[in-house]
Amino acid sequence: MKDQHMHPVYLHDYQVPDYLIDTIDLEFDLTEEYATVKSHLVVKRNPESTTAKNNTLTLQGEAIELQSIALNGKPLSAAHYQIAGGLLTIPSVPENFTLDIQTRMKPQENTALSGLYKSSGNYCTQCEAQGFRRITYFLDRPDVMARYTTKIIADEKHYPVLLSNGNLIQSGKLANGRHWVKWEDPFKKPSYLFALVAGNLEFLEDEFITMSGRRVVLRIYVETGNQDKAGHAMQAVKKAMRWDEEKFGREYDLDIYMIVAVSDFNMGAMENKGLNIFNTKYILAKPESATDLDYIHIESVIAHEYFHNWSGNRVTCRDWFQLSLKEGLTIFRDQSFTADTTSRTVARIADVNDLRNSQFIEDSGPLAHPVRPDSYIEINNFYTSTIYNKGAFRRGMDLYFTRHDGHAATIEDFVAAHEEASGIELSQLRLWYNQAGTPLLEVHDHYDASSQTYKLKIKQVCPPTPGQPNKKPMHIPLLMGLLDQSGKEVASQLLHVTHSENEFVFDHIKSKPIPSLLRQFSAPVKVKYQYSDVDLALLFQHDTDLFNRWEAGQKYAVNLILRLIDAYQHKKQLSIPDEFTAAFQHVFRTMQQDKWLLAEMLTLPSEKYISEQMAVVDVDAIHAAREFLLKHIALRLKDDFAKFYRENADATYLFNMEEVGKRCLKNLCLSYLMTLDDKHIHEEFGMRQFKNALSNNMTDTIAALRCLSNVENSQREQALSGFYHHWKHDALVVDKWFALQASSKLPGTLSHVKKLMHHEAFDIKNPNKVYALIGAFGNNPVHFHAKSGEGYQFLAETIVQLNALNPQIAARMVTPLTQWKRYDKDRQVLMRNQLESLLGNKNLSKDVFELVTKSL
Ligand code: B3K
Ligand code: ZN
Repeated sequence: MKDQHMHPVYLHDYQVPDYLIDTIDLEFDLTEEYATVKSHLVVKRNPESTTAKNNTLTLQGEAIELQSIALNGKPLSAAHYQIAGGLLTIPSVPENFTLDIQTRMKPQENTALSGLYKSSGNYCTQCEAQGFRRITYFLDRPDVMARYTTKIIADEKHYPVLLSNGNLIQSGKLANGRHWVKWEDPFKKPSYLFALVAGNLEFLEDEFITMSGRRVVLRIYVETGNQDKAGHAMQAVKKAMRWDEEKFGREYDLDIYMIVAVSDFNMGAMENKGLNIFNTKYILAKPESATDLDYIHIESVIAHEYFHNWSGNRVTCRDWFQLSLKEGLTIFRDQSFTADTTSRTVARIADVNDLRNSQFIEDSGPLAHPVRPDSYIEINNFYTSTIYNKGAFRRGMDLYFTRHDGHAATIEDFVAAHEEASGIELSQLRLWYNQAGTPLLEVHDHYDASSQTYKLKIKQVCPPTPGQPNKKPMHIPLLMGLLDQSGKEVASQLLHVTHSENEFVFDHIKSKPIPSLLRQFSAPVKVKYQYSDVDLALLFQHDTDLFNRWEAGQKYAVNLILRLIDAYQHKKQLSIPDEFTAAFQHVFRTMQQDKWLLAEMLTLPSEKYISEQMAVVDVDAIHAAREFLLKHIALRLKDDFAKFYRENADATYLFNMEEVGKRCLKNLCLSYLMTLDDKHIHEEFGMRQFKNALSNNMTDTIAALRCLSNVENSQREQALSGFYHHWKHDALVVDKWFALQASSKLPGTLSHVKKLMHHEAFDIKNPNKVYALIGAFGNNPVHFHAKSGEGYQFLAETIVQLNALNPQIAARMVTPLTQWKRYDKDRQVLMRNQLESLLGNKNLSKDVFELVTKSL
């Protein structure tokens, strides 16, 4: 573990690059044995560098074989340079010079899926954050921006399609059935945005006319046979392009925009200039094989990658500490897009659920870090919820885009542009970038009937996080309203909470009001206020802010579940007040005009979210209490649910927001009904829906199968195997099948998951399969946290296997173990043991090393 690679990189060590690269001409010669890469660089000393005077050029390179190198055309012998620790050092270089470097590698053996690799026989690349150095030696850092040309030579029969960034400028044929193409990207870019694809692919083509009247060719490339599943993605591209023009005035800048869908990909997608590479999961969709949620996610990921063309590519990051500059900002942009194009409140609820179920947890644990971190060991570990989702809380942009176009900027530049544009000094706002931890607002109120005044006292505290014991008060925008006892709104306002202790007074308030706090989730904070059940029931049924209506229902349910947990732990009888189910029923009967939102309103908070409300997480009690409440609601509202279900059961699939809402509510009714121990219901509702939908509607199929997979009876097996046999040709559908089984509540889930690791369809080298089976199991509260510790052991053993194949994916799987402090003493010991055993691994990647050491 004494390897220098395990050392952190610090923001305060940032220095401008000693050398700059104006142009890079690449030539890839792809054969079945090797990929050979020739790179011609035009290099100059950086006039802004104070250290370049040493005349030493240092380039990064990793897992590649250097075959030759020439400076100004003259070959350099081994005595003229040094290779050590992933660096190529050339002393005594002139002020301006060219370098010709030839490297080679074996993409077919690259299981890390970083750099140049093969997926389903096709070549593709992933260069962010530091994959370009696995292709050639380079100044692989985002503030070195160069103009690229890329020549690709390959066998024409196997690789008819040869793509790279920019515009195609030349192509030709060679002897032996080989052919070549040359691409030119007119825009300067950092190396992380480089991309290459070579393969046997089909494409779907369309066009987009930009706001200034330019024609852009749109192409989505997919593996043969999948062309008919790219239509939804194509519509999404056009929708995103139009939206960015209308909302942000941002126009696309090349003549062609290409997307390639590949089956082996470490994350969702990548915004390479003009040539996005996507996980098939976020491109391919047809009603029979993709769910409503898949359809919506496809639109938002497409929008996200497209929006990066401005927030990320045209204006990029100076260094990786500024990652949120492009990621947080682009999430903000794609969230606004989704809110505009789907349902504003449902989209907000989904974003807040995401934030709370991952970012809040991250921010209160050992891996908490600010939106702009101060150090990292492995940058790939910092593509976190904090960088993406917490970093998404910001507004306003024009000056920033114009001023920094074509440059590598910092978060400081971003804030400065906002300050200038608004004329407001934003020093307190900057704290959001530097301080980790989720601020807590403790709210107390007082009503004075004689003066008709209402007072809110708000204290803000931000808990200590690693390396940051004390926090300064932040500027927290708190949108709020007041409701009177009949549910009528009597005030609504945006409060600025800027001090540790704050006081706000409202005049002319005729009776004691109920506060509706943090409407729209106006800041990423927690709020503590002693609501009574009566207050919450009122807000749940009457708040004018729809987000807070949902939020009140969640709080109401959480409070009740916490009481049930307490009863469960003390072996007392569990009981549920009638007011609760009455409120549920009232909402169900009165909110039918927005079925999608209604479905959210009636969805109980997740076990994960409930865990966050407990000092010591008791997974079994949480599960028991929540299941008890589900069943109770199902019993009480059985007739309402069944009636709605029957009326909406057999609609043909159409993807539009109205139908999505109906399906969502219908399937929520189904999921309640299926909790009842009633064979007739299981057969007449669950099994029937499953069979009817299997070949034409994946939303309904999965909804039914999820229910069936949690019911112990013969239909379960029948449905699961029927599903597999029907869909085994479709990898993305099989992923759903793995995930469902790994998430099952039934006993025996772990041994079943272990068996599935040997299933013909499982492939540990494919990230989607790992996320589906291992990732889902790590998120299965009851079975992952089984008292025996077997769940922990299984995860750790799998991480060891993954570590040798694909460190980035291995690191992603560590997350559930990092939360060990949140559990009881016995589980703490068991989880720690597994973390420690990981450290004992000789070949631990720095990805896994960093997360494990930080969480111990
Ligand atoms: N920028 C990429 C993420 C790269 C992750 C590298 N480990 C996708 C995105 O956020 O758009
Ligand atoms: Zn992004």
